[in-house]
Amino acid sequence: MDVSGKMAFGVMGMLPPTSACSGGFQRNDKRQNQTMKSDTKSEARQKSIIHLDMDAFYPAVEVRDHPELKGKPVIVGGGRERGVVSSASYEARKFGVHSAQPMATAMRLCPHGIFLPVRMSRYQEVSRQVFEIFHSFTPLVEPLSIDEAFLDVTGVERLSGPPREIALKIKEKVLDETGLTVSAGVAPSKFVAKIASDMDKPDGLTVVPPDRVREFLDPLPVDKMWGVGKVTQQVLARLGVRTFQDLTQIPVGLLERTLGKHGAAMHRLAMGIDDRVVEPGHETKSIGHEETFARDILDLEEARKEILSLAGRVARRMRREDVRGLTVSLKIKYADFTLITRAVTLTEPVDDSGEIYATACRLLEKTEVGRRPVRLIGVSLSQLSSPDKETQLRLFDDDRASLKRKGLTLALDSICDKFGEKSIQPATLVSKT
Ligand code: TTP
Ligand code: MG
Ligand code: MG
Repeated sequence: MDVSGKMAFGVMGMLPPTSACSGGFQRNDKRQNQTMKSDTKSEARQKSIIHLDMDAFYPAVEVRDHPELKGKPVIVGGGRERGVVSSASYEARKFGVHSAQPMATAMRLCPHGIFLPVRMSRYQEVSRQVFEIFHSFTPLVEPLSIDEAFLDVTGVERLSGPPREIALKIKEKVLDETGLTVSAGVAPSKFVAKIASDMDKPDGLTVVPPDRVREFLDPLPVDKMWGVGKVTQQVLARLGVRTFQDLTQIPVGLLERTLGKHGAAMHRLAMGIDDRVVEPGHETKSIGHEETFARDILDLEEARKEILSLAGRVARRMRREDVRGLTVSLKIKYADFTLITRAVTLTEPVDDSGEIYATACRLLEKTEVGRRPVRLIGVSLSQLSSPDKETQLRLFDDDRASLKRKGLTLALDSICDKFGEKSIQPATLVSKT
């Protein structure tokens, strides 16, 4: 970012006279020790939000468990044939390797890379450890995925110091206790904190004081607005919108006409207006359904059918309560009353019956169902959170297919509510007789 360029845009607010870091925002002192501007009294009434996101989470856990891999291009993902990259270490990213890329491509780009399978339960374990650390600073922790969360530290400043200090302490504690680095963004809103945490990865810390939010946002390209998809970006490009500042200068009416009601929301966010509160995850709460069968289930296919029905019921309840869950659990009681549960924590919270069903089926493979008679099956979701976060923003992503699907799902829900469970069922549940 070019400071003089920003001044030419007419941004108010004082920049430090000389600053080694781009834009003059308070960054981690990993590169250079700088004098940081302390928060002023007038900011005391503002919210202080910290967004934390672990750096190259899966590969970082692998490196921590296998120290000989330190500094190497480590790539975690599926198999060579049809798998995709879950995540790559920063060393591997230099070769162009990134999440969601086909494994085969990653192998071509980085033939000397160290390719490792996903060890989900290990990452969940470390994730729990990290979230415990977050919780030791404030109860207001909103999980966003397996490796990231918002923390509202407004109330704890008197106890723990200014937000920047709290963020530093969290980073230190995470490093001490897990050996991993986490990047942090500190800002008066979720929107800005999330963007800030990504500015200086890995091991970053970017602080955006309340009086410098516009100055921080203005020069950023609009694709930093999380959740903005390709279609929206194309629309914005046609309107000549490249940066957040460009976006603020487009009349709201025009944005609404071209992007629907989300146009206005985007306009507000670009201006740095975001009142959303940090909603702590209800980790203890879960939503689930279970079924005890009149006769034991012997067949794997039959078990899957039951799971499909349970997943549908769970999903409907989740949507009715407007929550989504990060952890999917499958409970099995065998005919001899042995009870087992298998659980997986996903990278993104879900409320979609298809995803819940698919996840529970993967868990089913870790049981003896099909080989041992079963008297009860249960499906539940925990680590619940309200979707008023990434997803809501993702809505103006105009991922049309997903919006359509969502609309359809809600319509089906209301029919089920009106006419009962059996009125609409996935095709495999409809009896052929
Ligand atoms: P991210 O936080 O998006 O990525 P990261 O932690 O690997 O790297 P960084 O934050 O430093 O950019 O996702 C967290 C984990 O979620 C990631 O380590 C692996 C998993 N994940 C997938 O399995 N598939 C994906 O497409 C993405 C984006 C992440
Ligand atoms: Mg991460
Ligand atoms: Mg993340």
